[in-house]
Amino acid sequence: MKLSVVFLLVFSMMALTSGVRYFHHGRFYWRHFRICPHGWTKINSRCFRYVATPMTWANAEKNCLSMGANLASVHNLYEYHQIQAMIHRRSCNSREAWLGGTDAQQERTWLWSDGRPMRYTNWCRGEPNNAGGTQHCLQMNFSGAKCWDDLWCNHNLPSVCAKRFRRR
Ligand SMILES: [Ca+2]
Ligand SMILES: [Ca+2]
Repeated sequence: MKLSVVFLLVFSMMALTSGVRYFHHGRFYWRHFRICPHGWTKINSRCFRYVATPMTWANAEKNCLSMGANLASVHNLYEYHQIQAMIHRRSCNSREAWLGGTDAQQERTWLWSDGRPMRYTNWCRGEPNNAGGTQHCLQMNFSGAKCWDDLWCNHNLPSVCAKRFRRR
Protein backbone atom coordinates (compact mmCIF):
# COMPACT_ATOMS: atom_id res chain seq x y z
CA MET A 1 0.00 0.00 0.00
CA LYS A 2 1.43 3.36 -1.00
CA LEU A 3 2.31 5.80 1.73
CA SER A 4 -0.06 8.41 0.34
CA VAL A 5 -2.92 5.92 0.53
CA VAL A 6 -2.07 5.18 4.17
CA PHE A 7 -2.14 8.89 4.96
CA LEU A 8 -5.43 9.24 3.16
CA LEU A 9 -6.98 6.50 5.25
CA VAL A 10 -5.61 7.93 8.50
CA PHE A 11 -6.86 11.41 7.78
CA SER A 12 -10.16 10.12 6.47
CA MET A 13 -10.76 8.66 9.91
CA MET A 14 -9.90 12.03 11.43
CA ALA A 15 -12.12 13.88 9.03
CA LEU A 16 -14.67 16.35 10.29
CA THR A 17 -18.06 16.48 8.62
CA SER A 18 -16.84 19.22 6.31
CA GLY A 19 -14.33 17.27 4.27
CA VAL A 20 -11.24 15.12 4.12
CA ARG A 21 -7.66 16.14 4.74
CA TYR A 22 -5.23 14.07 2.73
CA PHE A 23 -1.55 13.86 1.90
CA HIS A 24 -0.36 13.66 -1.67
CA HIS A 25 3.07 14.22 -3.26
CA GLY A 26 4.49 15.71 -0.06
CA ARG A 27 1.67 18.15 0.65
CA PHE A 28 -1.49 18.22 2.67
CA TYR A 29 -4.74 19.02 0.89
CA TRP A 30 -8.25 19.58 2.10
CA ARG A 31 -11.14 18.36 0.03
CA HIS A 32 -14.54 19.74 0.96
CA PHE A 33 -17.60 17.60 0.48
CA ARG A 34 -19.73 19.19 -2.19
CA ILE A 35 -23.30 18.99 -1.04
CA CYS A 36 -26.38 20.87 -2.19
CA PRO A 37 -28.81 21.94 0.55
CA HIS A 38 -32.06 20.03 0.91
CA GLY A 39 -34.45 20.98 -1.87
CA TRP A 40 -31.66 21.97 -4.28
CA THR A 41 -30.56 19.94 -7.30
CA LYS A 42 -26.90 19.46 -8.18
CA ILE A 43 -26.08 20.25 -11.81
CA ASN A 44 -22.40 20.41 -12.74
CA SER A 45 -20.72 22.55 -10.08
CA ARG A 46 -23.83 24.37 -8.83
CA CYS A 47 -27.04 23.83 -6.90
CA PHE A 48 -30.35 24.74 -8.57
CA ARG A 49 -33.84 25.32 -7.21
CA TYR A 50 -37.15 25.73 -9.01
CA VAL A 51 -39.40 28.37 -7.43
CA ALA A 52 -42.98 27.69 -8.51
CA THR A 53 -44.47 30.91 -7.08
CA PRO A 54 -44.89 33.41 -9.94
CA MET A 55 -43.00 36.69 -9.42
CA THR A 56 -41.62 39.58 -11.42
CA TRP A 57 -38.03 39.12 -12.59
CA ALA A 58 -36.70 41.54 -9.94
CA ASN A 59 -38.65 39.90 -7.12
CA ALA A 60 -37.50 36.49 -8.34
CA GLU A 61 -33.87 37.69 -8.19
CA LYS A 62 -34.44 39.10 -4.69
CA ASN A 63 -35.96 35.80 -3.65
CA CYS A 64 -32.90 33.92 -4.95
CA LEU A 65 -30.61 36.39 -3.14
CA SER A 66 -32.45 35.67 0.12
CA MET A 67 -31.32 32.05 -0.30
CA GLY A 68 -27.70 32.96 -1.07
CA ALA A 69 -28.27 32.47 -4.81
CA ASN A 70 -28.98 34.38 -8.01
CA LEU A 71 -31.41 33.70 -10.78
CA ALA A 72 -29.77 30.90 -12.75
CA SER A 73 -27.28 31.46 -15.54
CA VAL A 74 -26.94 28.70 -18.13
CA HIS A 75 -23.67 27.90 -19.88
CA ASN A 76 -24.30 24.92 -22.14
CA LEU A 77 -27.04 22.74 -23.56
CA TYR A 78 -26.43 20.01 -20.98
CA GLU A 79 -27.12 22.44 -18.13
CA TYR A 80 -30.22 23.71 -19.90
CA HIS A 81 -31.61 20.21 -20.36
CA GLN A 82 -30.85 19.38 -16.71
CA ILE A 83 -32.72 22.52 -15.57
CA GLN A 84 -35.65 21.62 -17.82
CA ALA A 85 -35.70 18.11 -16.36
CA MET A 86 -35.62 19.53 -12.80
CA ILE A 87 -38.60 21.79 -13.54
CA HIS A 88 -40.49 18.86 -14.99
CA ARG A 89 -39.75 16.71 -11.95
CA ARG A 90 -40.80 19.48 -9.54
CA SER A 91 -43.87 20.77 -11.32
CA CYS A 92 -44.93 17.99 -13.73
CA ASN A 93 -45.01 20.56 -16.51
CA SER A 94 -42.61 22.50 -18.70
CA ARG A 95 -43.92 26.02 -18.39
CA GLU A 96 -41.99 29.24 -18.72
CA ALA A 97 -39.64 30.38 -15.93
CA TRP A 98 -37.25 33.26 -15.33
CA LEU A 99 -33.53 32.78 -15.74
CA GLY A 100 -30.98 35.43 -14.74
CA GLY A 101 -30.52 37.00 -18.17
CA THR A 102 -31.38 40.67 -18.71
CA ASP A 103 -30.62 43.47 -21.17
CA ALA A 104 -32.33 46.13 -19.04
CA GLN A 105 -29.09 48.07 -18.62
CA GLN A 106 -28.39 48.39 -22.32
CA GLU A 107 -30.51 47.08 -25.19
CA ARG A 108 -29.11 43.92 -26.82
CA THR A 109 -26.33 43.66 -24.21
CA TRP A 110 -27.39 40.54 -22.35
CA LEU A 111 -25.93 39.99 -18.89
CA TRP A 112 -26.40 37.26 -16.29
CA SER A 113 -27.35 38.55 -12.84
CA ASP A 114 -24.65 36.32 -11.27
CA GLY A 115 -21.97 38.25 -13.16
CA ARG A 116 -20.87 35.47 -15.47
CA PRO A 117 -20.58 36.27 -19.19
CA MET A 118 -23.36 35.10 -21.51
CA ARG A 119 -21.65 33.00 -24.15
CA TYR A 120 -24.07 30.10 -24.61
CA THR A 121 -27.60 31.10 -25.69
CA ASN A 122 -30.70 29.18 -26.70
CA TRP A 123 -32.90 31.91 -28.15
CA CYS A 124 -36.06 30.92 -29.99
CA ARG A 125 -36.25 31.80 -33.66
CA GLY A 126 -36.84 35.55 -33.98
CA GLU A 127 -35.97 36.20 -30.32
CA PRO A 128 -34.92 38.28 -28.52
CA ASN A 129 -37.25 40.67 -30.36
CA ASN A 130 -37.58 43.36 -27.64
CA ALA A 131 -41.30 43.52 -28.40
CA GLY A 132 -42.74 46.98 -27.88
CA GLY A 133 -39.19 48.14 -27.18
CA THR A 134 -39.61 47.05 -23.57
CA GLN A 135 -38.74 43.33 -23.21
CA HIS A 136 -35.57 42.99 -21.12
CA CYS A 137 -35.79 39.76 -19.12
CA LEU A 138 -35.05 36.18 -20.15
CA GLN A 139 -37.70 33.48 -19.88
CA MET A 140 -36.93 29.82 -20.63
CA ASN A 141 -39.26 27.06 -21.92
CA PHE A 142 -40.91 29.48 -24.34
CA SER A 143 -43.05 28.17 -27.20
CA GLY A 144 -43.21 24.60 -28.46
CA ALA A 145 -39.45 24.57 -28.90
CA LYS A 146 -38.94 25.34 -25.17
CA CYS A 147 -36.24 27.87 -25.99
CA TRP A 148 -35.43 31.37 -24.70
CA ASP A 149 -37.41 34.57 -25.17
CA ASP A 150 -37.13 38.12 -23.89
CA LEU A 151 -40.24 39.11 -21.95
CA TRP A 152 -41.53 42.10 -20.01
CA CYS A 153 -39.76 41.99 -16.64
CA ASN A 154 -42.93 42.82 -14.70
CA HIS A 155 -44.66 39.62 -15.79
CA ASN A 156 -45.12 37.07 -13.02
CA LEU A 157 -43.38 33.76 -13.73
CA PRO A 158 -41.90 30.86 -11.75
CA SER A 159 -38.11 31.06 -11.60
CA VAL A 160 -34.88 29.09 -11.29
CA CYS A 161 -32.23 30.01 -8.69
CA ALA A 162 -28.64 28.76 -8.69
CA LYS A 163 -25.69 28.95 -6.32
CA ARG A 164 -22.28 27.42 -5.83
CA PHE A 165 -21.82 24.49 -3.51
CA ARG A 166 -21.76 25.48 0.11
CA ARG A 167 -18.84 24.39 2.22
CA ARG A 168 -19.89 22.47 5.26
CA1 LIG B 1 -34.54 44.31 -24.44
CA1 LIG C 1 -39.69 38.51 -26.96
